[in-house]
Amino acid sequence: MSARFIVAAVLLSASLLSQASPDAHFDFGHPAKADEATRTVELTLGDMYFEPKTLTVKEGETVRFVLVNKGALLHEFNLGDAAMHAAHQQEMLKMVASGMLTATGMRHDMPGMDHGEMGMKHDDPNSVLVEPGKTTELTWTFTKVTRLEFSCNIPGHYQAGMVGKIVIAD
Ligand SMILES: [Cu+2]
Repeated sequence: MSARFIVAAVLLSASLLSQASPDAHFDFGHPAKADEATRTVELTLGDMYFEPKTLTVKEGETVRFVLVNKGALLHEFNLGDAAMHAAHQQEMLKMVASGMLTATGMRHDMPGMDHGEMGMKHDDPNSVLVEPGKTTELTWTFTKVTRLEFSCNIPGHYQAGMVGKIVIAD
């Protein structure tokens, strides 16, 4: 085995590890602090809809989203493209199967959960969960807006219509 091959293998595994890290890089932007936002957008989450259904942002803009859950079920606000949402829906299915995620909330009393020992932890920087009757915020700086959607990936919700488009302002 050549030294060059070993170096390449080490570099490859390092890059695979960095993809799995919670500090994941998003090509469409990054989380920001609420006081860095230049605009606040209020969004209603219901059973099973978002209102409004389309969001318009400028590239480079930092938007503070105020997410009001007026439904009777737990909902999510997640920024990503369709492939990211599909992958997150698979993770959420496992969370429901394990009992960690219920129809109305996230259980915080399960052993090992805080440490993500089951490989399951809902702490993605591009996503928040909003319990019924609650209001949660997410502030995001959009560096690029390509095929971007906001969605709820709780099993069945995306398919029931909880997805909207993010378009670039002219
Ligand atoms: Cu939902």
